[in-house]
Amino acid sequence: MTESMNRLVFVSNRVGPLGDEGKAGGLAVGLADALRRRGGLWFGWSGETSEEGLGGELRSETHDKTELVTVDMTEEEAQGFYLHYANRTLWPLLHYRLDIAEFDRDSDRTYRAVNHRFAQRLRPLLKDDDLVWVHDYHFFYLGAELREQGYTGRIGFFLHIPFCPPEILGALPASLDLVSAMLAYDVVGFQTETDRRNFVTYCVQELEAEELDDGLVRVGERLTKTATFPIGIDAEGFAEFARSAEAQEHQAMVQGMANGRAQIVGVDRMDYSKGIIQRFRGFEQLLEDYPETHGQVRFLQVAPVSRGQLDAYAELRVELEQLAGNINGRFATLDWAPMQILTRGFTRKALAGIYRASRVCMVTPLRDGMNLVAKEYVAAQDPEDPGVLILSRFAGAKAELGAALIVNPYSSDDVSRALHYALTMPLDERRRRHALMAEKVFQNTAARWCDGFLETLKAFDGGRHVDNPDDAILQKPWLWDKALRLLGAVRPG
Ligand code: ADQ
Repeated sequence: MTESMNRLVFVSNRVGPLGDEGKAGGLAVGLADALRRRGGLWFGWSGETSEEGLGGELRSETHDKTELVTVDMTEEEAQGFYLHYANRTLWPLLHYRLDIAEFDRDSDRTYRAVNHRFAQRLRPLLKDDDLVWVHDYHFFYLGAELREQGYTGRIGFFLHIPFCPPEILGALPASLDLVSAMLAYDVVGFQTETDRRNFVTYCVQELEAEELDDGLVRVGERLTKTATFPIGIDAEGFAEFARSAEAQEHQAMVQGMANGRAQIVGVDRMDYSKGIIQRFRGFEQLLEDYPETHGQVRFLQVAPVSRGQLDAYAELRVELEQLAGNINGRFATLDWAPMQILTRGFTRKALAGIYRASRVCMVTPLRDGMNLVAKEYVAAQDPEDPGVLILSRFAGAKAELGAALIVNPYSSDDVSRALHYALTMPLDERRRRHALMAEKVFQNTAARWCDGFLETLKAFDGGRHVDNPDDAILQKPWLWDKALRLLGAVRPG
């Protein structure tokens, strides 16, 4: 089969932008690039709510060989699916935060219903030889729903966020259904081997799956391929951004504000998984433990507000602002304030300039699927005089960027020591570490991630093979729950 015979179909919660508007993050860049090269369809939520919701009109925009198709949700669908189940249940749970994950039956139902309706709207648009690639924790059930609706073409799934261990996932009342549904996909991709292993272990322990070679998992006669595909960035493009006039302007502004002091930066969506509070404490510890840094460093945290409708996020913002205020109150002098928070977004070029102006970048999530900020920081540096990356051992990026200063983000001692080490690191060590990281960042790009996944999906033909139609239920573990409920029986295991 030649490449041109398989149309690409991407499904993600939000679609686009397709053009290089200088605003898109890694995911959008990777997918848009593949669509520009090969053409295809990108399907998702419009981000709008309307009375008709998912039953309403499909909106379509065509750019060259690519079609963007979106649909609204009702207010109730958006609340239950997006705000509640995706962001209050799945996001914290998969980031190992069982303590703040909320479980309730209504949003679980809405989440499944939305997956069902998305499949209904997408199904008529699909051709048998499409390569359908579904993204992220919003759509765990979508593949199984498409199968239910008779789609037999290839469907792959990629999880951008971590997959927690079975001991944590098991707390989700619907965990068995959710993982069973994932087995309807032909290929299930993860950011890291840890995530993949957690998934396979759950399948083995809870679904009596058999683990075969090459990442294959068998349940009954059903085969699913699991693999890791660490996401990357358009590194060349980002390095170019860092040399643009807009970047240089921002670089000069940041350097002007720093006024000869060493600039430390953190850039994150304001999210509790990013460990920003712990990072502030680590910085405070630096000021306590190393008084010689007073007046010599400046910490800028860029944290645009995200998911502001959720209490946990609103509380985080208040806590961060208070903590920064306390640190400034404690250490500032007439001519020096140690830290600053900006809660606005920047263009990619501006961001590249901010990274380049910073001697140290702190990427210290408590748990992160990958973390593209770490890769962007590396790509934006001047290789002759690069800055130092401090990276959490709990970020997926650690698997590739082991040459960063690796820290335990929960330990303010560890963070403070790493900061001090970074601030005093000699140029040749900075260059050496940067070169090792740059090699990975410029090699494992967004385009490579995308092509790697699609090649694996295209090459895999094992998942839809049926030897004995009588065993159909065994080949469709995602139907077990339904079947067993009909029989009034308990779930397997
Ligand atoms: P996110 O949790 O959003 O992504 P991350 O990978 O760091 O986390 O990507 C954030 C993106 O937003 C970066 O491209 C960054 O430049 C951008 N950004 C952050 N602050 C910004 C600002 N102030 N202005 C402009 N842009 C800003 C999820 C997972 C990650 C995974 C990605 C991709 O949680 O682990 O790496 O998907 O798979």
